[in-house]
Amino acid sequence: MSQLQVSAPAITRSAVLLFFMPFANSVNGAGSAACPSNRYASTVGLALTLAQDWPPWGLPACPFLDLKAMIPLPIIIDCDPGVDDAIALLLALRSPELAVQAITVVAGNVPLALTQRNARQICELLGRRDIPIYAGCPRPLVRSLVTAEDIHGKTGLEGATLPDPALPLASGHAVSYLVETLQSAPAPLTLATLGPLTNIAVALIQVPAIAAKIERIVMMGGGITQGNITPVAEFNIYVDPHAAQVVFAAGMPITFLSLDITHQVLTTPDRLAAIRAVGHPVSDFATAVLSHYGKADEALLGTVGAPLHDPCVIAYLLRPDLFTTEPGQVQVELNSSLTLGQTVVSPASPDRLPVDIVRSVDAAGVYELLTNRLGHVGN
Ligand SMILES: [Ca+2]
Repeated sequence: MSQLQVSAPAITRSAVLLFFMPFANSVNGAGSAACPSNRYASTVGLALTLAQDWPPWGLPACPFLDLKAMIPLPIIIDCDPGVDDAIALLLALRSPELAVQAITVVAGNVPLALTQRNARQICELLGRRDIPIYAGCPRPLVRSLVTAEDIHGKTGLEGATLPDPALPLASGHAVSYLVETLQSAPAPLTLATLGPLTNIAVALIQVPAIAAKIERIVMMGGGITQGNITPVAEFNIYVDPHAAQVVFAAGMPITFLSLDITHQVLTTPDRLAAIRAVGHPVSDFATAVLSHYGKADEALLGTVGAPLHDPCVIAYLLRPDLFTTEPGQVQVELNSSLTLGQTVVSPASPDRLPVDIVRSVDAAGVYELLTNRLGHVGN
């Protein structure tokens, strides 16, 4: 059973998460790069997972203690920060239900030199120096890099004035990390992808067998009825459509979170006011960047507030009940100059593993979750 599909009595889950919180997400109190918190959580998590499956002759499941549901979900976040990536990282790293193993960074919203710097700044803001950050591909597989400074500002985090990060990049390439980690993982891992899919595609090209070690990719990308960088193409897929096609063809479980969903999750004035009112250094950062974010999108869409794309992926991992999905399939247009990068969504086919197409979102629920997590969690 997928870790996303299990459930447990909320009170039991909360009790166990309180136990894990200091180890899995020591917000604003984390130590050095040598801090073994993630390894500890992973080891304990694996032990509990194995315990849940033991003994193999199958005792009746205990209805009051679903250990798998109470273990922080180990995830790798691949991203191109970017304002909405930054908010997604804040949400993930302040949520004890998730054990972020690493952040892998790719070129996208801004060039790689800035996306990796922004990721390090965000981890420093949160005191999460225990999370390794790997720099990945500086450009797409085939095309030249397209960036989005009109949405995110010249640095990718317009509105924020964070200090130069002292936190170094982890040594090694993001693709090498993905390949080696997935190959050696004792159980499949979940990937949250928030940017162009170049790193993931290159890893899959290098070692196709790692697809079997990916529990699921929860992806922000694509559109069903609309685009944002062209009339039909969404930015992440348009930047590297060939990488996206590699990922969709690899045969892994994928959750497809498109513009049709994220365009409902708008940074309206009342939602920004609620975040501002939290009054915490992390929420102050979020307020600063979100106040500058997405003006071009607002003008394009004619909306009050800009779409907050990437945090929807993390919200889905935390609260899948805020979303509905249905099975389908996704193909990426690679040849037309007019519709390059369009994601064509069609009904599920019996000869292909279906993609879980997200069809609806409780936007108020997403902002309530985000606002709560930006506040005084664990400190
Ligand atoms: Ca992104």
